[in-house]
Amino acid sequence: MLRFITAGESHGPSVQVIIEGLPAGLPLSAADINPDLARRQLGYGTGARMKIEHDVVQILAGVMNGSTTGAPIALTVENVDHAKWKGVAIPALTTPRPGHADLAAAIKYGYDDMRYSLERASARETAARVAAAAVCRKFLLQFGIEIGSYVVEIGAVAAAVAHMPVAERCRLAETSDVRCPDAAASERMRVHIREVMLAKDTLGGIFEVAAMGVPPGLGSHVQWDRKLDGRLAQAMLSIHAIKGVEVGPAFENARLPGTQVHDELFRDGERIVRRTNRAGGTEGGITTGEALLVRAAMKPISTTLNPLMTVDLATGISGPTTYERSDFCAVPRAAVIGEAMVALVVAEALLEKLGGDSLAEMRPRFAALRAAALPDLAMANSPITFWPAD
Ligand code: EPS
Repeated sequence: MLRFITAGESHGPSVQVIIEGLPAGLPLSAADINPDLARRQLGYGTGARMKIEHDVVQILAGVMNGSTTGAPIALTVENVDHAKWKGVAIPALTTPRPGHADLAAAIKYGYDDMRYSLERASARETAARVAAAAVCRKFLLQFGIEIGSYVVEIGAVAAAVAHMPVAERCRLAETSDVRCPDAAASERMRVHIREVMLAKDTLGGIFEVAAMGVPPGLGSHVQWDRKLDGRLAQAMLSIHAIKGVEVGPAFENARLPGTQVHDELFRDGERIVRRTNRAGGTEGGITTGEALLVRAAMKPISTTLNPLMTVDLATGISGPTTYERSDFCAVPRAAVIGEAMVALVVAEALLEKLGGDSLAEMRPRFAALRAAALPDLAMANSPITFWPAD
């Protein structure tokens, strides 16, 4: 229903994305997309490339007279660095970096130089995802759905955020160059990143993405590939270097008995409410109406200044990896990319729920969605014949 596909190499002319399935009638301009592209470029620990690129989008299709038409939307973001690479003879890359796509892709595609996979495996591609997701965010905002993120761990440094409401965590993260809402932890994270940079190494970490204002009823328990938590996990794991995903505090929940984990239900007037959200916003693969909370673990970047052992595939000789300019810690930027993936998944699920080809068609359908409230949940309250007798 909603699909998007990216193209582009890290040092090619541009990265591009086509997104199809969004309704007609959504006001859209580059000004809706560029702020998210800029947020993706911030973050202490980034390499020199981010000083070169100042990402701005060009809308090439799907928008006329300031609004979407329902046609595929084509977006492109130029690679400024391309000008320096164009026509240049680039040294052979024959030493695969442990942890990178280099060796796996060379085996798979039969490459005779690992530049081919480096270019497409690069996280530069995520500029295209963030651009596509900014359009989805504009769509979601029409229905009051907002998405934010914050970093909770970088390397060995952890933040204390449990006492803060989720919206506050997201707001404070915008003021920190490591996207961490805990000011004291932010400082320790910066020091830790600096130490690791001086030690010519790299750092990973953990971030959380929150989608607020999501209505209950997105996703479904009836089939494995319709469960929203499963779809979120796939989307998050598709981000470069993301190796683990939790919905809510899933691993912490696994260490506790059930009575301390499950979010109890209470009555507030006609509404059914929860006082906690340890489920992270889904039950049975369906949104509950609580904030969707997705945590992701990012491994340290695999391009390290301090070399790792590898084998030169041209000579067969064991030796150190060669260094190619890279980031030292990309966790703060990855959180913004995580927001993008959550936006794409939630937008798709909302489109499935509402149907319709224009925003005007969708608005009344959204207003008519069932809520967690007694009048919307009329029970037959009589025995059912579970399986008819033959
Ligand atoms: C990346 C390496 C670096 C990053 C790049 C991802 O680029 P370069 O090799 O040109 O120094 O800066 O990320 C981006 C360009 C970006 O926009 O996020 C890699 O190898 O994945």
